[in-house]
Amino acid sequence: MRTVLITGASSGIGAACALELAKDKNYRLLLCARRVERLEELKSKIKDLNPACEVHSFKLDVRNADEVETTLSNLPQEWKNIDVLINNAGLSQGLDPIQTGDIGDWDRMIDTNVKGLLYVTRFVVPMMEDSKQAHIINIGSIAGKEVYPNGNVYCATKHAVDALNKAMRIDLLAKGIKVTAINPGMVETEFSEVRFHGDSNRAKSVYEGVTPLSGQDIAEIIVFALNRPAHVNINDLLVMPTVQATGTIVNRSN
Ligand code: NDP
Ligand code: 8X3
Repeated sequence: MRTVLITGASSGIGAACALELAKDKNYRLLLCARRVERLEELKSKIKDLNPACEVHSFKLDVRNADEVETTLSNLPQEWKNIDVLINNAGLSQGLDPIQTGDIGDWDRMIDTNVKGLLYVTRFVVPMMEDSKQAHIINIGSIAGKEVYPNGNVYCATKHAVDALNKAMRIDLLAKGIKVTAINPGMVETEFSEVRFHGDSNRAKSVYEGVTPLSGQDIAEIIVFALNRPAHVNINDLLVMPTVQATGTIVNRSN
């Protein structure tokens, strides 16, 4: 039985991972995010799907290092040993050129996508000490592999995730902890709604005329990566919808 901690489990890819892992009797789930009411809804969906799946959820803002340390160290005793960390919490805010970008947007992206991922990893790795199947999955992005117009700071944060993914693999090698980056292209979640500060029409237009990836598409790939034999690690995977060639070249004509 492996205990999995998913950050940003209240929506999108994180919630889909929770639902996908709940189907597998080998996993028990630690779910966190800021919106605890969403986590409660997710827990009841998991209960319907698999009543035997053990779930513990809690509020966590990954941007606050003290909160991350205190909350993780105060987990109930039976949840203190973690086997799998899915570093998923993240967001994009705005899509503006550098010279007019909003500094608050920049801070939220850097604080969440880079510093938050670091804080959680810093405090979870010691909780993996007793695991024989430790694995960290970092959710990067196509934006960590290339830079597109006005993507500046979001792309920089995901390039940082790409670097940290490689760095973790080096630093954690001797501990036998697997480290995998899953880098999606366009996935239809609340991502665009958050990027465009709640402008749902603009958010919907991102997915118009295409079949994007779903959270479940990514979750299935993550479960596949987690279920490889002990000697096999998927280092880095770029997953795109068939209609997407690069961050911005998308075929909307079919
Ligand atoms: P969603 O907006 O649907 O989900 C984002 C999740 O992150 C939410 O559960 C949110 O929870 C959580 N989150 C955001 N800020 C914080 C915070 N400060 N502390 C804790 N949790 C936080 O988007 P996605 O599911 O699409 O995004 C998940 C990851 O996938 C992100 O890292 C994103 O960059 C990445 N990604 C997304 C792609 C896409 O096209 N959708 C493509 C490539 C990568 P809450 O608000 O409740 O705290
Ligand atoms: C999210 C996908 O293409 O908007 O990481 O950067 S993209």
